[in-house]
Amino acid sequence: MAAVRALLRGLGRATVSCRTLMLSHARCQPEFTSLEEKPQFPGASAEFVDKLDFILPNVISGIPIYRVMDRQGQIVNPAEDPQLSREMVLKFYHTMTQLNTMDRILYESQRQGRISFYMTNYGEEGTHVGSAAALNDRDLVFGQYREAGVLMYRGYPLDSFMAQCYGNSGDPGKGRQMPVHYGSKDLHFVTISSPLATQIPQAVGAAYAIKRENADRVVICYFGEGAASEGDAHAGFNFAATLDCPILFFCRNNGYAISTPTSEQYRGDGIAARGPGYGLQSIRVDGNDVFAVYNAVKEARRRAVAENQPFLIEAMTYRIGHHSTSDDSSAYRSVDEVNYWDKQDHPISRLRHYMLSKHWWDEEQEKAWRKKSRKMVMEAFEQAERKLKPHPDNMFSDVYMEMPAHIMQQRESLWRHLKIYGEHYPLDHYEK
Ligand SMILES: Cc1ncc(C[n+]2csc(CCOP(=O)(O)OP(=O)(O)O)c2C)c(N)n1
Ligand SMILES: [Mg+2]
Repeated sequence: MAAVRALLRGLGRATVSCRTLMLSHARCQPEFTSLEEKPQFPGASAEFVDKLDFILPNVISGIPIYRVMDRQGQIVNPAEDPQLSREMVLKFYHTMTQLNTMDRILYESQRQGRISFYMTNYGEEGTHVGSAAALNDRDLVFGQYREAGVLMYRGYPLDSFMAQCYGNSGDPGKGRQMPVHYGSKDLHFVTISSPLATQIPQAVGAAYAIKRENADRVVICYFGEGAASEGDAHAGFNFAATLDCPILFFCRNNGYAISTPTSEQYRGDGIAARGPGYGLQSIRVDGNDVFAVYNAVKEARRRAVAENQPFLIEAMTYRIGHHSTSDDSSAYRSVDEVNYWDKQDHPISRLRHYMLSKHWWDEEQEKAWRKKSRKMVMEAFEQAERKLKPHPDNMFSDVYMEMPAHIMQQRESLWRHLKIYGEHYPLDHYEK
């Protein structure tokens, strides 16, 4: 840089081409032509005007919502039909409904005090499955916490979902995380962490590394519209744009950040409207239309890899369930509102209508599948209940390579305590 500065000083304010300076930046400043009566500010690429006008905040307003099928499952424009095979559509449907069944059982399990916490994915199944199906298996996923369907589509077994929620000996996280904080190295799904939006700059860093490796991969980063209000979202978007990272920012706009509705979260046109401000190619899609999500992610993925470009996809959907088991959404929204999405515009029933109209599915198959799917979930659930909890010593390991003295002392004091008062603890449920 010092050499470049010296060269610039020597050349004064004359025209200097990027090639002369051999700058390594992907994009360099336009040619400096001081003779013209044009703005020369390095940070702008616009013309002068002589009329005072403020830009209205909603100058980019009403970004349209891309969809492929209507609420009755009919393809709106045949040219946009992804023409997926029956087998693939059935996989979509099986995953979406299996997720729904798993949610019901784990939600009930929490209500009965069997697990400590849970978050359902009701109503957002289309965003998970449509996006997961459009990716390659090795594409790296950073999730927020409400994307279990992505992991399920990739083949994460029911037993593993259950083991994590139960924090039993089958949980790779050894019971140290709250339920729904899944992760899988084999399936390229980075472990969930609760502090909102931290995954966004991390995902951008991973995408930058992938770009440097020149691998045929992208990163997809999921987040809620609420998390998009965090500073980390800004940092992530800007780094991704300026470093030309192959990343797909996938925003699930489900209408709420716990009890705060979108009408109180932002004054612009949702999250997609922010994209152009950062230099991100952006699209808004109907998240309850699994084919629209699939098409948008497929095309964004193709271009992200080919051009090393970041994309922003805002999937409009609705959180039908409570935020989590710690929330009661009847305190801040009406039953009618929830019922509308549950009964009139549900991603699962839209896909089912599509399958029925193709004669790929009927009532009998539906009944048989529901029964089978429930049985599979119940079996995994019963197995998880029977498994022991990880050995208590796991509380003290894995943070330091060598256990420091103060942690050893804590471990010893736990065992001294248990020697005297062990009968008051359910030690039988733990590995010995
Ligand atoms: C940094 C931080 N602040 C606050 C919270 C508490 N919190 C957990 S989820 C949530 C709402 C997030 O809403 P959104 O991003 O829209 O995701 P959704 O739950 O709707 O899927 C909040 C405020 C948190 N986990 N981390
Ligand atoms: Mg939300």
